[in-house]
Amino acid sequence: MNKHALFHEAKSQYSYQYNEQKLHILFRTKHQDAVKVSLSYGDPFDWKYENKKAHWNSNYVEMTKRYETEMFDYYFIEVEPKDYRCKYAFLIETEDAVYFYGSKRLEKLKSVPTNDFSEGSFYDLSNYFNYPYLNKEDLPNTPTWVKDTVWYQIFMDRFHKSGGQSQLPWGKLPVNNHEFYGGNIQGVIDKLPYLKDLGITGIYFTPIFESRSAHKYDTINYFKIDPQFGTNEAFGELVKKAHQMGIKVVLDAVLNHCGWGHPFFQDVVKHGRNSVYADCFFLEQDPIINFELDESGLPKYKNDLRPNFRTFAYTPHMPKWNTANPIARKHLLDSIKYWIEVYDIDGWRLDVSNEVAHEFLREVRKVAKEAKKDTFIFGENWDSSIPWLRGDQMDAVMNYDLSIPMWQYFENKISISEFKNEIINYTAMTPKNVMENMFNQLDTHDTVRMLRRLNDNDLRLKIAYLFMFASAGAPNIYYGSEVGLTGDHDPDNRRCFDWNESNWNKSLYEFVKKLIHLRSLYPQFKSYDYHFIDSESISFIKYTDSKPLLFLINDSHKVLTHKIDEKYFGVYKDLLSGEDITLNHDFVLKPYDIKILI
Ligand code: ARE
Repeated sequence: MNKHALFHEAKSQYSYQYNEQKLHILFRTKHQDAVKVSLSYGDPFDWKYENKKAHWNSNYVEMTKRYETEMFDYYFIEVEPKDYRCKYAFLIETEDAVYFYGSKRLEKLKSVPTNDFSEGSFYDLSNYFNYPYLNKEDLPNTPTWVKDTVWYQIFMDRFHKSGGQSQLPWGKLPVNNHEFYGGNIQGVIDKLPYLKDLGITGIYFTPIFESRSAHKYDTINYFKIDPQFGTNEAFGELVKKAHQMGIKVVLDAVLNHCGWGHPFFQDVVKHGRNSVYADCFFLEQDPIINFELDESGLPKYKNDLRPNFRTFAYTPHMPKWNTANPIARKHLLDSIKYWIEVYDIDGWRLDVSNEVAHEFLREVRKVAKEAKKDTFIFGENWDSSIPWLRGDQMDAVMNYDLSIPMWQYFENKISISEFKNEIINYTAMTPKNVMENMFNQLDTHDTVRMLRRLNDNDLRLKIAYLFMFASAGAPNIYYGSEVGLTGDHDPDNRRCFDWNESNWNKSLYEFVKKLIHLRSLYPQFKSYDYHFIDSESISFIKYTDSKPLLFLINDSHKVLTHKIDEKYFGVYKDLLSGEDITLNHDFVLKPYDIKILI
């Protein structure tokens, strides 16, 4: 019977609390199948009695077809249950039938019921979905500053060196993760004016605590800045100066594992299962240390040899924490608290968050938000992250759900229609009070630089930046990408920032800077839904309370003849160039042309 691909699930991305009063409800049908979907909803305790008959006070309202993909249509409605409780079910009218879709059964009806539901199964509330109560404590309550942030991700060792020594000449191309170029805290402090001028309002540092590697994901001391970068006090200075410039500071919390050199693990290396820290890790068969050690006491990494203790990936350098162990737990939670309370940081990015126990992530959130209420917590999930984003663990994630379709489309791996499909599906399936806080990125320290993905075609990169900046969520610039820094996979994607401006791609820099500025002026940039205009390009319109902002983008090398609704004809201002543009039936865009019109 479900040839109509009807679907709904309560307490999911199909039905979630949007704010203290409102519930967002989504219903899925097969594409272009239904002609009307309506919601029957009401308070489960709200009955009235007439002529000795019980009548349930339910409303019956039409839903809006908000998203269409090749396979599905998604109908949406925002309801405000008067007493915070809500039972609901769906009426689906297709060409030839009427269905009642409840939580237990799908029923085919003879006709559309009258509005008073005077007969039939509409009283069988057991076949209604239930949103038992809208409790404000269950909301993510993500700090309001997050959705307006423009992020800048810094890999400290390669950003800027001020004073200090370094083994290698600045600018030499990295060939592994054990090369140190001297980027440091003072270097970042010196460049805060650069970041301020660019329009950055939040910095995310990859790990900077004492560790052996250049990437610092192999933490030895969770309470100490690595001396190669500076001191804890210097970091405190950096945070203070950043805050004075209206720039937030977020650190990278490596809670899934530590480094081989961490004293707790070193005690296990020495004392084996007799170590007081043995249960802080997952020791498996003996001998626990089944690797030869090199002259500096580090395990000699062999691809085919699996560690006899649990690790991140299969690297023996990163023993996995047993976060159920009270000693490990306290150690990590104290660190989360320490950097907020003592150095006033504004948030944490949680490394490998998808492998950390949900139970522990809830504890991390509690400790962080108790230390400072408007702390931002986002994770690193490369796949769909809804189970972590229900308000009890993380506020958002590094949004690879948006990055991956962008990469694939701009790399010409998927067609325009596939791209639109994925973007619309992502938009439909992401709760809006989560989507607006997502950490959006074209590239990071774990990925190929976007410019390199595009074979160093900076025109196409500009379009990709425009698409990201015109998306709901907070855009991130991975250090140096704004001036044309390129690079292949890790470690090549971690090159030194070239501060010689004559080597910069100035046009790209000015374009990114302008996008940052425009995004702060036009709320349409942050609105959720893309209204794609035609089949040939990724041109789209974004609305905020019905004011349209037109993004005309031609990246397919074709002359674009726009047949768009009458209402968009006339003279417009191109927000990028400032020139006046007349839109008419045969409006033409040059290849790679971008117009943001209002
Ligand atoms: C080193 C080498 C790499 C090699 C890796 C193998 O440099 O070339 O592939 O070892 O283990 C840190 C360093 C890396 C280092 C790594 C291990 O930054 O340079 O890699 O430690 O020593 C998956 C995880 C994701 C993880 C990435 C790297 O899901 O959580 O792999 N990202 C975080 C950090 C990293 C960090 C670590 C974890 C470890 O952001 O910087 O690496 O603390 C697909 C999969 C993803 C996968 C992704 C990337 O999309 O779906 O699950 O991410 O590819 O590989």
